[in-house]
Amino acid sequence: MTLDKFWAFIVQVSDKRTMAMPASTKLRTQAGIVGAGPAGLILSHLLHLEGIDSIVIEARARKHVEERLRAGVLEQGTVDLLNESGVGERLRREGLVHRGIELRFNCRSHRIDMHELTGGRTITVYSQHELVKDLIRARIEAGGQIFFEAGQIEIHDIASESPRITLQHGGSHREITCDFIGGCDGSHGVCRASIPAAALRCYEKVYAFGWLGILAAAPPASQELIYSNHERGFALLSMRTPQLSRVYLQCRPDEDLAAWPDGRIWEELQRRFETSEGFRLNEGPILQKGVTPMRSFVTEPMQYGRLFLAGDAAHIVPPTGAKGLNLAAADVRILAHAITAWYRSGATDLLARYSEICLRRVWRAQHFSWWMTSMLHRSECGDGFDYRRQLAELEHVTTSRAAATSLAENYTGLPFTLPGEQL
Ligand code: FAS
Ligand code: PHB
Repeated sequence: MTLDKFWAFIVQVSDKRTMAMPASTKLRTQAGIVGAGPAGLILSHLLHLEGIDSIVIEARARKHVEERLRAGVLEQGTVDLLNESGVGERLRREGLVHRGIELRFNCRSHRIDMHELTGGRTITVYSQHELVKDLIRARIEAGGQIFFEAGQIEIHDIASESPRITLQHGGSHREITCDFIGGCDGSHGVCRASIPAAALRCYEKVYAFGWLGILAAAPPASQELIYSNHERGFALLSMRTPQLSRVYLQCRPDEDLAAWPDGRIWEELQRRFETSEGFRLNEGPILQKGVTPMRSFVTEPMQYGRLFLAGDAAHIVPPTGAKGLNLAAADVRILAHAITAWYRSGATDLLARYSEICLRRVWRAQHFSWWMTSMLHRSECGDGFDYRRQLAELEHVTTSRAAATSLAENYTGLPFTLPGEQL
């Protein structure tokens, strides 16, 4: 029996185990986690390593979350966390380690040597959905429970010491009682919405532009990412593998994809990446395309009673700084530490400081993501002054060691332990 057949058999048995459950079941676990994105899965994995049980509840099918095209850049700290916690094997084998990025403007390229400027830090290009696959596999191999395609998910008694999650799964009603709820269900989930509005402060900035993103079967025309500020608008060349390019161009937030046949996309991209040396992107079949609106969003506090929000459920950054996934990992690292300390010694100080600790990193990433976005995108109402100011800023970042170092430190990710963040 091949390994895959063996695991298919295990998954089947566990499904049968859940399928055989009566119409309504009461379950007990230590942490109920809503959402099988990076935040929920990393949290469940880290808690498992500490011997703490959890059940992950996901509204979508396993196939969907394992194929959803999202982030692509992992900070040094996120990579270290995944390696240290034993789920980095494929990441090490298939991830593309980059030491720098390129900023392009006035048809000229400028490399930021992040490795040199930060004393050795790098980023790794590895698809979020591949990471999600690795994490789901690790959870299931360790006997973890993930309820995919769950419905009617509701959160109850979050201000009590025994919060509950009710849901429909596998044709029957479930009620899960737990000590903690990890609200990892993204920006449109039920967790944040279940906190009384009066208890929350939300900060939002919506940008007047979005990204038209494509995945193309074309070898990336550059070894490293290229961020281009062009008079016609921003563009970003990223990648997924040596055969797959991931490319974005600035568009309207409600851009009509039907107005963008493949030919027009390539033509526009070639213009936005043009250089005086005649740089050309490698073109190829476009496998996927989509428009992503852009906004900055922060919820304070990130905790209410026994419900702890993490990742996109608590904050959204525009993708220009490649911070979203990395912030999710940073949040749940703190949360896992805090929950573990509670089970180990009844300590509550880290739980109490969870929101304050996470928000320091969140606002740092918010500033950096807004700054990158403002420096690199043409604003609709922007005038000539704005564009010249952007070019002056780009000139500064690419000629001042101090300014380049600041970008490099923020882009590769600030060390996981910020001052005052003694865990
Ligand atoms: P997720 O949204 O990933 O996961 C939440 C999960 O909860 C989902 O599986 C969802 O199905 C589930 N869910 C939702 N509602 C539910 C409910 N009611 N009940 C149960 N489950 C529910 N970030 C980077 O760091 N680098 C990048 O390069 C980058 N590029 C991006 C490009 C694009 C186009 C987009 C959209 C985002 C990008 N991001 C990037 C940000 C992105 O990666 C997010 O920050 C990341 O997915 C956050 O992870 P989670 O908080 O786990 O949320
Ligand atoms: C991506 O590879 O999808 C990507 C990379 C860098 C960003 C945003 C997205 O800033």
